[in-house]
Amino acid sequence: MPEQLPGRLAQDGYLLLRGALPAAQVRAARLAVLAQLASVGEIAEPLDAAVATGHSRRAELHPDLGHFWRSVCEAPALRALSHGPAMAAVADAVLGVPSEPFDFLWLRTMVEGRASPLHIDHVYMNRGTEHLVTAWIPLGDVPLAAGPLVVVEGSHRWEDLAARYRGIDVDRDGLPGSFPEDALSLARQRGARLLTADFRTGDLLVFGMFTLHGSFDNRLGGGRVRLSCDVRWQKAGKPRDDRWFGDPPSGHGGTGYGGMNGAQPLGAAYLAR
Ligand SMILES: O=C(O)CCC(=O)C(=O)O
Repeated sequence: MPEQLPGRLAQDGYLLLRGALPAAQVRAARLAVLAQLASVGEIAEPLDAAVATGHSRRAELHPDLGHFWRSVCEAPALRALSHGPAMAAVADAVLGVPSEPFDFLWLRTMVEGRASPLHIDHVYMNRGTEHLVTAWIPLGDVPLAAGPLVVVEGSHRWEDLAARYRGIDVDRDGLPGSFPEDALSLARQRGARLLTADFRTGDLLVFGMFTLHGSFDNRLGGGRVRLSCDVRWQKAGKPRDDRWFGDPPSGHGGTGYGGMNGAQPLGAAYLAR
């Protein structure tokens, strides 16, 4: 029931919405990303298997790595999903009013062994309204072995966390946004559970700015890459964090898309792990 979503989000800190996005659109977005990575020699045929070659011609073919990464993140098939009507309908329902997306999109190409450290999103995007959510969109099936997103249960209600981080801005304050603790020891220390799922094509995870999260590491094997994107939606007409809007958005310290891990050649990341 769409009208129950704001209450459920406030209660649980996250919403796992199975099959919320059209599977065909997710597949089209996945293939568009993989085709661009294959064009620089980073992904082998058949594309859909998402196997890294361990090599890259990205820097040679596209010396402006930020420009290349922007073109991948702005691929029409990806935007049709992340910024399209199905996603908008979910965001409107979750926020309870008409919503609008950030222009900036965080595309994740997680090679074998890679994970995202624990963090809250507030410290990265708090210069505009507080009324915003993150939508984490798996680009295809993301089973447990692929290292899906992990939420620390109940962390959105941890008052000490909010007191410590509210108003902190990673760019202005020069602090690392991520937590040094690994997810397991933190969860044990706090007596909290780590929540994740076997994500299927079309599933969607939505969460708030104070929900502690990260991802498990990619253990798919065979060089397979985990693909997902995250995009933020906020109440329409509210103040914006100017880093994430614009053509192109300026991003952290004006680095735009070039500041993302994903902007670095996949082959290099794969070999360096
Ligand atoms: O996909 C990931 O590994 C991390 C995503 C994330 O941190 C987010 O959606 O805020």
